[in-house]
Amino acid sequence: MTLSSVHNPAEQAITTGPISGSSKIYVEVPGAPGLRVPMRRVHLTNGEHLDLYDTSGPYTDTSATIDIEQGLPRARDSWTKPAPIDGASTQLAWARAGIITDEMRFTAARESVSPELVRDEVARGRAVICANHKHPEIEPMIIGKAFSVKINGNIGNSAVTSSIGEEVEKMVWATRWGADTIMDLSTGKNIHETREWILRSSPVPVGTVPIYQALEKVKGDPTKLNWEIYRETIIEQCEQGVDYMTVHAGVLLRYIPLTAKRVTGIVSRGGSIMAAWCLAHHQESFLYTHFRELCEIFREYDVTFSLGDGLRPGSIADANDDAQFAELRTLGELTTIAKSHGVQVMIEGPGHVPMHKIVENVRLEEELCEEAPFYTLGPLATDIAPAYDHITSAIGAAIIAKAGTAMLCYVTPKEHPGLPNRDDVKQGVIAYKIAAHSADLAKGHPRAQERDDALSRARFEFRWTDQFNLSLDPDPAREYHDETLPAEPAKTAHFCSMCGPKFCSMRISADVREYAERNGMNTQEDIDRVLAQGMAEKSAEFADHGNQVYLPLTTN
Ligand code: IRN
Ligand code: FE2
Repeated sequence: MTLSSVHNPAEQAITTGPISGSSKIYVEVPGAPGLRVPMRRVHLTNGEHLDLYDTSGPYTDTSATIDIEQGLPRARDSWTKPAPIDGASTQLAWARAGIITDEMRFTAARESVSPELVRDEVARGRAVICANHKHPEIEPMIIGKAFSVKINGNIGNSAVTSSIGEEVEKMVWATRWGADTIMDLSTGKNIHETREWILRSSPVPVGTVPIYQALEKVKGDPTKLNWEIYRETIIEQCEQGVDYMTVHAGVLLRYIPLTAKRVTGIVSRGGSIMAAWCLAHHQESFLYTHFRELCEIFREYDVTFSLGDGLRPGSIADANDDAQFAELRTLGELTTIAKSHGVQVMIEGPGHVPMHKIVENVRLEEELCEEAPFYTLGPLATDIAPAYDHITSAIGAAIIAKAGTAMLCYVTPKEHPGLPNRDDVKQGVIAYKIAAHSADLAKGHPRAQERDDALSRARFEFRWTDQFNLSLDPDPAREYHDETLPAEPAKTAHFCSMCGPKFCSMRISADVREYAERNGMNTQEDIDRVLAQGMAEKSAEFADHGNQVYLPLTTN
């Protein structure tokens, strides 16, 4: 819902305003004066409220003034920054030294866990906090299996190009519906400028794949790439404030032949660039041979590695093959090197994997990569539904998240057939929020079930408006309801459109419960007896109405 727009030179309306039925609140972080966690407060019609995790930044805060030209306030500039440890100014180095940083306090408060847990998980390398020192505008994000499952939304123009304003709007739009991080995958013209706009206005960490920009610098010819050009690109992006970067350093020369007999070969963009370079030069890639230098750059800014899966399977047939797992083993070696430099690491994973082969991916990743947070692209559980791959991949994403994956990279309906527009971005985010939240419930994340319980209560008590406002996407829920029962009183009516007013199962059980209470019946036995009686009455009533399942609506 576009409630208002703000001026920006790219002449693109940016979506602002609260999500239906809610307002922005800020909760003080214990032990850290001045630090506040933003949350979305849903106001319920029974006078209660529920505070929800919220990554949408000031865009959903009606009291905030946002000037896109200025960017968001640099809040983190005033947070305390401990001194470097052995040359590393990273959350990992500080956590290992037993220090609890403001970023740890903030993310702990946001997740409703203790700051010690955050510190310990970061110290073990089982979690990362993505927050470049040069990106003070963001609310830092913790990614790890002990915390709520995160989702990433990819945006970025490509040759057929959208404007800078459109990309900023996609970022705001993706975080509005729940993206925990976004990646700018821009190629083509104005890469630097597009990224600058996104970084300065994003409330969440921003990731990139720097090889894409390096390739632009050599006019699209991968064989012309070299370490110097890559290094210069990395520093440019570190300086701008990119929080994490995909580096396809595990694509080794000897693994490339392993992809020859695949149904879909190499499907990773970065992977195919590096494979082309390796074959052309017949050398090991410069990402691999210069990996330690890369670590030294990253640890100054606290940029997190997202070690790329350049050889991920691109089809069900290729899942879990030798090429994929050979690369994973190398990513494990690189993880150890990065961590020895104090640099934080995540590991990227597939792709396309049938359901019965999904869990093995997590198990192997944990074994080979010291349990570094796993960050997967879906995976798609089947290949047969282009245009519905937000669904095929959310199925795989839910399974892999339940097994321990820390972050899910969304897939939009346009993944295979085209480029996502605004609506596709929203479809992708919502599908992935469903997958991530389902996994949070199954994993027993401390606050996950609160929202389900609140919504279920609203559903049972026929508080329709509350049911909508508590949902991931209130507007279509309300619209679907109104299509069938448009009258305003229907929002408080004690029946739903499925069973109609006479035979609603929820209404019957509510009636029975009320009857039992009124008659002082408190034990389960009492209630069961009344329930049986109530059901018998309803059955008789059903017969009285001529055994008709559907009755015309009356206006009582
Ligand atoms: C995530 C897990 N595996 C791949 N991804 C994401 O896919 C990666 O972070 C990037 O956003 C996108 C495209 O990567 P490739 O095709 O260059 O590997
Ligand atoms: Fe694919």
